[in-house]
Amino acid sequence: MPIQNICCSFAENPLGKRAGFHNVMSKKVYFAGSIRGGRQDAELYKRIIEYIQRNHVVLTEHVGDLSKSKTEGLKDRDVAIYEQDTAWLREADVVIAECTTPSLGVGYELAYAEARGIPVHIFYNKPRTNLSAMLTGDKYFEIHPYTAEEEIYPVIDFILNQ
Ligand code: 6IA
Repeated sequence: MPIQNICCSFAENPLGKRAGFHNVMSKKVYFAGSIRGGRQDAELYKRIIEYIQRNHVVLTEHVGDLSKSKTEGLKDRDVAIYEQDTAWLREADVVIAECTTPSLGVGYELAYAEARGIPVHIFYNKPRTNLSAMLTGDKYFEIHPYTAEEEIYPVIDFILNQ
């Protein structure tokens, strides 16, 4: 087996953190969640990211970083953020998005992934959110409504083990 199939690449995010070695079955996950759209679900993002990281690589760990405010970063960093995030999207095996808090950036990422044929899974808390018809009406997206957080994790297991 070629060595490149044994370990994944080290991916560095904008906060300087590194993803480590994972086994041959691990996937590169682009986790999308609201930042400037509102940080009220940031703790949930963090828990989901930590769950995925037990066996897989999350390219976008910063989305769940509670120490980062939604306005942090100078505007002139936005070009670098866009370039890095779209590069990670092209590299990702799958996109997992938590869409309970609406976010223009997340919506853009979902369409970007669809245009490149990357599988997209969307979670949202149904009692809290009336998800956009541009997501629920697009048959490309796999939509996973939930009521309680614990419903999310078995679905993630299924997605990442198939
Ligand atoms: O429109 P939004 O800001 O809510 O868009 C959120 C989405 O865009 C997330 O899924 C991210 O992948 C991406 N994104 C938005 N802002 C940043 C960012 N800012 N860094 C990386 N990706 C971003 C600087 C760091 C931040 C944690 C304060």
